[in-house]
Formats: sequence, C-alpha cells, structure tokens
Amino acid sequence: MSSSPLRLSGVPGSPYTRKMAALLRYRRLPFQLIPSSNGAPGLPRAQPHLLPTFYLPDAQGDLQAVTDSTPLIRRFEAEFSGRSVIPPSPALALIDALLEDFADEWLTKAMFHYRWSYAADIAKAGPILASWLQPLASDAEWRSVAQKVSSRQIERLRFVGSNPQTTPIIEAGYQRVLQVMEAHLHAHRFMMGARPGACDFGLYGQLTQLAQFDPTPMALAVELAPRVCGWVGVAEDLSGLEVSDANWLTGSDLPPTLTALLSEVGRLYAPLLRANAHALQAGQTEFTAQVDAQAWTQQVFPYQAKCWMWLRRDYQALASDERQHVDRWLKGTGCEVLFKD
Ligand SMILES: N[C@@H](CCC(=O)N[C@@H](CS)C(=O)NCC(=O)O)C(=O)O
Repeated sequence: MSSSPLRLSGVPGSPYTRKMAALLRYRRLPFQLIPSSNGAPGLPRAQPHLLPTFYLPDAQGDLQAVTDSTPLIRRFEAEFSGRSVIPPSPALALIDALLEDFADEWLTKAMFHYRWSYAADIAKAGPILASWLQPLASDAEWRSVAQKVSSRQIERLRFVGSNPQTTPIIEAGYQRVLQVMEAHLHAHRFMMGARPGACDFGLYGQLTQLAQFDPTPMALAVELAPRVCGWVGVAEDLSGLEVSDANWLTGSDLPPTLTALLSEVGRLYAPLLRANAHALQAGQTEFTAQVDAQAWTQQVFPYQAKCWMWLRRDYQALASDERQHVDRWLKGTGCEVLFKD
C-alpha cells in the first residue's frame, strides 16, 4: 500500500470518472484528479484511451496507465482496507456486481442516447464538453471543437444501440429505473442498505449526467424521482458517512424494491448480454435480441461479452448455499438466463 495519492485523469462529463472519484472519497483514499481528457505531459496513455485513466505503479515501480472502473474497484479493495464497497456476503456481492454492471453498461446507453439525440441536450453538451477538452481555445476554435465532438458522438450512437427502433425501449426503461430507485430510496439510503456498494457508485456515475446535466433526462428525473436527484447530490461525497458491517442489507430476502430493480436488469439488459455474447462467438458483427418483447438490433460489443463472463465466473465461484440464495433472489426477474447453461 502506497501512501502517495492515487492519480487519475478525467472530466466532469464522464460518468465513470464521477463514479471513481466518489468511490475514492467514500473510501477515504487520497487522490489527485487531473482535470483533463488527455492526461498530462510525461504520463503514459492508455490503449484504448478511456476516462478515467489511473496512473498506477507496476511491480517495478513504473507508472502504467490503467482504465476500467470495475476491475479497478476490486484492485483497490485488495490494496486498501476499510470502508469496503463489496458486501461481505458473497451472494449479496454477486447482486451488487450485477447491478454495477447494469449501471455501467445499460444505463450508459440511456445517458449517451439522451445526450446525443435531442437538440437541447446536444446544444448543451457540445460546447461544455469542448471546454473541458480545450479550456483555452479561442471562441472560433471552441465552436469548431464543439461541432466536432457533437458530430463524432452522434455518429457513435449506434455503438450503444440507440436508434429509432430502440428509442422507446431505452426511454421507457430509463423512466422505470428512476421509479424503482425512487421507491427503494424511501426505505434505504443506498441500493445495498445503509452503506453503499460498488453498484451505488455505478448508478451514481451515470446519474450525475442523466439527473444533473443533460436537460431532457434531468427533467424526467425531477418529475419522476426527486429522491433520486437528492441522492445523487449526496453520493458525490460520502467521506464523512460513518458505516459498520451491520449497515449492509441482511436477511434471507431482498427488499422488494431491489427485486424490482433486478427485474429491470432482467427485462432490459440480460437479453442483450446473452445475444451479444452468442453473436460474438458465432463471428457475427451485429445481433438482434428481444427486449421488452420488441426487437433490439445493434453492433456486437466485445467488451460486454467480457462483462458477462466475469459475472458468470463470480456466480460459478459461489458456494452452493450462496448460489441458492442468488437463484431465489433472481427467480422471476429475468436475470436467471444469465447464469443458466
Ligand atoms: N468500462 C470503462 C468505461 C469507460 C468509458 O467508456 N469511458 C468513456 C467516457 S465516460 C470514454 O473514455 N470513451 C472514449 C471516448 O469517448 O473516446 C470503465 O468502467 O471505466
């Protein structure tokens, strides 16, 4: 364990940067956020270049550029003790991992979709993202960067599967997710109980954009889920929240509101994970899945085949009594298909 602060680069419009900064604050791990999407001179560059990028010493002490928030959270769990974000019950930890993955990989579809589909959202995001990329650009350069960023991202909508066919599924799904989170927050401070799990930070990261930045999804959040909006504000800095082991959800049943959230995972995300991985295996470049009884067609996304593999690996590693808990919790949610066969 090193005593120097962790260093990372990222910008406020990156949900994964927000996820990791909030997680480090909660864990009371000192860090320095380099406010840039390009790192800083002399620092290594990640391939692929993603935000946030962490700069971490390897075994020889050489700095490496490391990305991907989900494995980084597990690495920091191993390297730093206290204020863990992984529930000690392996069964609950599996549910936490599944919800974290849903936030990172499905809710981000809604984030990207709203930001780059609607005129008001594009008009806000283009110039502000450009100011983070090139803070000192002249007005003319700035307008040109804003234009370039917007056209590039609009062109990339297809990567997340946002198109006229999937728009109703994404938008109805986002609104239901808000409503079930709202219901859960009536009785619990976090998804994982009275203390946050990794999934809380994943959801928080996407919601910093959906509920706090992009005008179209933000108006929906204010209308449908005011508690969720309040929660996002609080989750940013949980450094002073005192927690104990007793704060995790306990009991042999999950709260019904968490089951409702898992039902959204089963409805919106599980069919995509399966169809994507099967298409990748079959060497296809595109797949169609049935989501919410409607066709969803998008390009294959190799990274999400890895996500599914990680979840299945964790499920396989469970002891049989733990697996029975998970099976019971997932029964009827649509998530069962993730772990069958
Ligand atoms: N799975 C990664 C995803 C990170 C990611 O996709 N970051 C986005 C920004 S939020 C990015 O850097 N995209 C590259 C680009 O837009 O060029 C994680 O959890 O950190």
